[in-house]
Amino acid sequence: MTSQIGSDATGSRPLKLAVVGHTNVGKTSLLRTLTRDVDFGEVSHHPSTTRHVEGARLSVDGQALLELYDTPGLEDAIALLDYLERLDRPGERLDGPTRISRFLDGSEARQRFEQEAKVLRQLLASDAGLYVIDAREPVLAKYRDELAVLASCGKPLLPVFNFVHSAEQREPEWRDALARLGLHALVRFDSVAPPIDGEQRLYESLALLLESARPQLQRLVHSHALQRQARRASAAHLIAELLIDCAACRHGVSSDDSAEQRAIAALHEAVRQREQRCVEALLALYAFRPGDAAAAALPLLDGRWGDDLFNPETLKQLGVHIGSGIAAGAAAGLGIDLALAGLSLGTAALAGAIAGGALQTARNYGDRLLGKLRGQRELTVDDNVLRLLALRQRQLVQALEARGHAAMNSIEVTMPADTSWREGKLPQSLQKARAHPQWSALNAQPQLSQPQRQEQVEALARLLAQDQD
Ligand SMILES: Nc1nc2c(ncn2[C@@H]2O[C@H](COP(=O)(O)OP(=O)(O)OP(=O)(O)O)[C@@H](O)[C@H]2O)c(=O)[nH]1
Ligand SMILES: [Mg+2]
Repeated sequence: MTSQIGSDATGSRPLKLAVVGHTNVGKTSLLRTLTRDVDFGEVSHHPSTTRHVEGARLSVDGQALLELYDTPGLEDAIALLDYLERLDRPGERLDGPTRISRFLDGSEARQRFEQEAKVLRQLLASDAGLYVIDAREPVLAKYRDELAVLASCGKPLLPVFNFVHSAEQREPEWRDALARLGLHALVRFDSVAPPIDGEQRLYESLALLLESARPQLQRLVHSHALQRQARRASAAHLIAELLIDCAACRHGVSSDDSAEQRAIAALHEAVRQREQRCVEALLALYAFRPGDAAAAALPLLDGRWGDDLFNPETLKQLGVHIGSGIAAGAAAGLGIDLALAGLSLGTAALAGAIAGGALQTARNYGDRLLGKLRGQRELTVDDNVLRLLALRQRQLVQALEARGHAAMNSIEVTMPADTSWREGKLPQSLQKARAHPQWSALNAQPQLSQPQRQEQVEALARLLAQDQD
């Protein structure tokens, strides 16, 4: 959907927007978030990071709809405004755009004001400008002059308030100053934690300033909404696959003590790795990378969950009551041993089949029943661990949804307020999966494309998607 500008646009001309503003206010960050591209440009807390104009294009179904241009930050607007005001010859009173053009044709635009000239050229070549504001800053003279210079390009400007979540933000002061300059429309958009409807509001505000661009802006909004839905559905699907794999997982183990310990360790590791695969797939789905600072700031360490899945403390932290699984397991006749930390050691597949309410299926377990008769035992993943897996992935998805692609710092993951997954019965799909070892990618000879498995994955995914709303 995004691409760096280079090839020719097809179809009608895309809307061009210049992202302008003082240095270090988050212009490049805004571009990263709007394009969902963590690689766009360079972001740093040092001023003057962006030195050249760089563009990115947003397309829908192959049609370029919007071109966003990142520009260097303005630094010396007071001196530039003084200079511009002296460009009028005696008896002349130039209008803004003519004065800017005269400046751009002159030598100072290539020397002293080279950076500023790049910005003004890009704004003149664009349909409108997004003027990014660090809302924590007082409205200093340099910002007023900067706005006066930008406004004289004669292009619509939409102020975008960044850092609005900060305690020191001075939004009212800025609103007042902008109104005095005739800028009444504005949007709040924190590029690190954009509001869910942030892009929609931004594009709708733009459509008010640029009536003729309304159709393509609406298409963009619509396409974003569809993408968001599709991402959510895919996320739910990935989590459902993980849960089914873990619920259906059964590892045979002999009764010899050391073999049992080895089997437990191996299953722990297999489940951890399976969860990690899901985490990585979710990061990729939301266009974050495990190695990114952005991902490291999740409740993950270097793209991994910091708390071990099989540590009972982790269960407690997420409010999963360890008791419930034990009671359920005991009722189904499973031998549960807490020392196994998150795994259950049952005597037969049959027990799992009963727990899953699928006695029918149990008939298909000729071999497995034989195993039982021979006294073989099986390790399965405890209900509580399934709960924990579901809760953690849901938290991750919520964190990713709320995270801008410019985010670099840590975020807090809040404890889920609802009790779903923490209490009550596990969804039926998981109970069914208990009785179908061939549904688990963690077992030998899995049959993952079985229609019955797909059906349960879909059902579970639908349930998880509802959960996310
Ligand atoms: N907390 C927070 N930090 C932000 C936000 N936007 C940008 N930053 C940080 O502010 C600093 C500057 O961001 P940039 O995107 O490089 O700013 P810029 O306006 O492109 O800067 P120049 O290219 O130097 O003019 C970086 O350290 C960003 O991580 C935001 O919305 N919230
Ligand atoms: Mg920049």
